[in-house]
Amino acid sequence: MSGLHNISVVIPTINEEKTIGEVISRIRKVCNAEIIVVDTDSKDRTRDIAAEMGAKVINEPRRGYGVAYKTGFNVASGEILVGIDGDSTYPPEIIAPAIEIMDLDNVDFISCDRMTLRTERNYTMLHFVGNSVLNTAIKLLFRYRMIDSQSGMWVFRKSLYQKMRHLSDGMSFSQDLKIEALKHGRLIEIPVKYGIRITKPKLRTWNDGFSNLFQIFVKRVRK
Ligand SMILES: Nc1nc2c(ncn2[C@@H]2O[C@H](COP(=O)(O)OP(=O)(O)OP(=O)(O)O)[C@@H](O)[C@H]2O)c(=O)[nH]1
Ligand SMILES: [Mg+2]
Repeated sequence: MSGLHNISVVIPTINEEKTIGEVISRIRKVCNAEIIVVDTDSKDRTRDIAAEMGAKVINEPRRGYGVAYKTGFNVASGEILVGIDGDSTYPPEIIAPAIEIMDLDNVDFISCDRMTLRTERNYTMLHFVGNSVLNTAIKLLFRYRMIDSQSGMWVFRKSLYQKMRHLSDGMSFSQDLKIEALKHGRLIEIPVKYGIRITKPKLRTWNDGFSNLFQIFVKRVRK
């Protein structure tokens, strides 16, 4: 159990009733954290399950992955912030070791890399190629070699988050967060075992892929 820090875990959700309970209980087993579920218009029992399990539930009517995270991080009380999907594909068990690495090695931001340990089952070739294109764009424009620029699980210091600017409201929030982390602090990636999504994704592979590529250029120009 990681007990030395105040930790806030933010989970954005839309219709994740099948998995949100498992995500929350896995978090509870490994750390004593404030858990904030930011929900947008779920038509299922996502909010009820999260509240029954003691999470703070915020109703965010505005659609957008980035909107949900900004709402959650803005009310989070922890000095360590964690972002994780509600679909139980990322391992909460990595939170405590990640914080130890941050403290030992003076790191401000840990991003969980799904690429190193990927298999054909948990990460499709299409997503792999798309992710590689986006990683290459970041390498060319920001001179940093990222293994998984699209990862949706991070553990980082709130003090770093407070320095970040121009974070997107949509799916490109995730890459923006890492680019801002590189600008203002020390980021490393650690490999994690990614699970298989058993429910419907919200990510629209082609639309969000092209939009994220465009947003990397926008971010470079705004720098
Ligand atoms: N509140 C809120 N949550 C969202 C929104 N879009 C996505 N989410 C949640 O954000 C998390 C990430 O979305 P996913 O659909 O899992 O996207 P992804 O992980 O890139 O795609 P997969 O790898 O296919 O799962 C999930 O918990 C979603 O329910 C949104 O507009 N608002
Ligand atoms: Mg997901």
